[in-house]
Amino acid sequence: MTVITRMLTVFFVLLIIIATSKETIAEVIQIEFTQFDTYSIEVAHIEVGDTVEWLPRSKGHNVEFLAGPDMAALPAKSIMNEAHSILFEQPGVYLYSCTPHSNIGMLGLIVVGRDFHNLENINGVELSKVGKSVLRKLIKKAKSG
Ligand SMILES: [Cu+2]
Repeated sequence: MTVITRMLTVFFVLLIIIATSKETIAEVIQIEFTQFDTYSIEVAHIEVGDTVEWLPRSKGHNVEFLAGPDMAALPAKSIMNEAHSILFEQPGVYLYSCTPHSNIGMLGLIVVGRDFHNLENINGVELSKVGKSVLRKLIKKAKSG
């Protein structure tokens, strides 16, 4: 091999490594509890392997999962006023709420991998009238985004 072909080979190998690694870098999406009893991002579209971090910028809130693709193993419920972090490995729609503010519609949706296969579970969750109306709005937003 000449020096030039060797250099070209190294160049292309590096190019392939860079091109493929870019897709596998997992992201961390940060969502804040706000003073208005909402989550700063109500509908989050993420990819498999991404992490969502909830930050207690405002007091009196938490994160409690109500539905997800695996109803038998929903992500952990968080402690009030504490940061919380979950890595999402299963595609599908996840619905969570703030335990004390679920009834006034403090809800959030996470869509992993643009996968809506379990939307029926989400629609079947029992919520207050306000909660149901907020959920309808969030699902509409999720589907359009
Ligand atoms: Cu709350």
